[in-house]
Amino acid sequence: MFSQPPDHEKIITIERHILSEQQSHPEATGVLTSILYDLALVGKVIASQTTRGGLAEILGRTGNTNVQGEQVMKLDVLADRMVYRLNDHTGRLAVMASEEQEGIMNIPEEYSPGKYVLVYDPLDGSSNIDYNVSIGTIFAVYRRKSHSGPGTLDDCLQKARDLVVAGYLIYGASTMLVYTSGMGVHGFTLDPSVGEFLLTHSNIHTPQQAKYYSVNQGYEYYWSEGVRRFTHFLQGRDSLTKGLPLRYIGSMVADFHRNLLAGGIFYYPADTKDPRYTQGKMRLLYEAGPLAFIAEQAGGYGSNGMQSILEIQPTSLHQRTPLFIGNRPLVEKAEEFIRQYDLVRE
Ligand code: AFP
Repeated sequence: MFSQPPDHEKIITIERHILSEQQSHPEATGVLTSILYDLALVGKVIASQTTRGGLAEILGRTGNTNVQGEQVMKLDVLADRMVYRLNDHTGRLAVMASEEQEGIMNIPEEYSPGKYVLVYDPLDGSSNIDYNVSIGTIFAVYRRKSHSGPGTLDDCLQKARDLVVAGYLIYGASTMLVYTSGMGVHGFTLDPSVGEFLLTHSNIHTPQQAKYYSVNQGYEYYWSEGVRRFTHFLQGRDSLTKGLPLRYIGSMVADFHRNLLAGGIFYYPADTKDPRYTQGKMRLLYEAGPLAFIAEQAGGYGSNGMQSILEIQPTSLHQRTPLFIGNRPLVEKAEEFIRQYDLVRE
């Protein structure tokens, strides 16, 4: 007689997983589920381009700079357009915002606007493209706040605490999609031979014991006293703790992903090196917010050094923030050092 395979032998595609999550929300209409499928498709399309990254027609800079004043690579432009074009006509989104675009991105008039909002960083870590280092796409979905018509800037400027879905795609040795809809963090690996994302990392919990710290130590000279002392603490220089090994890729998605699985902290503090980064380098809306939402779902924490990233109300699309993210006790330790050494007492 035929017997059902045990749970650990089940092959769970992303479609099957999302549908089973949807079933635990009887009120769900399936729209959010479809947005996730759309984003999985985005991942497959961008991955198909990044794996061809060494090819001449893809590589090379466009010669333009993005709204942050940074050099834009060809693949950024491609990924940016791809995310928009795969989502502009579905009737599921009211508006989008991308790290690569100055203003909000409206849905073309011929399509009806939907009830969700998508904000994204199409290709994080793009300065690494030339060197075949892992890069990623970060995405986040909110419910629209406006009631009808085209989505607005206010629809995009929401606290990360109100996110409905956050996730990222990482294009590395393999392509992975990691997401949370507030019911745990789940990771899927793309099987390129069949073109499917399969569940490989169910219900990710970041290990309690940190294994790494990740920061661009080259900028230490430009940090505040609190951040410097916190780093010395991580290195075990106070002799109370054993030092942690440093791992820094310079692609936040890749650094975050490693620390999520291995345990650790990533930080990019404010610095005095670059006038643009006195408020930190990371973008609240496209990078810090979504990753902080994921971190919290995995038992970690994201902070700007003073408060939870999830509670910060964005006031502009490209707002930057200092970021400390990963194991909760370490992030709280960073807050402690900052409180002690950096905050001006009244
Ligand atoms: P790019 O997309 O311009 O490469 O920036 C990536 C990023 O925002 C983040 O992914 C990295 O962690 C960080 O910058 C690296 O910045 P540094 O090169 O200053 O360390």
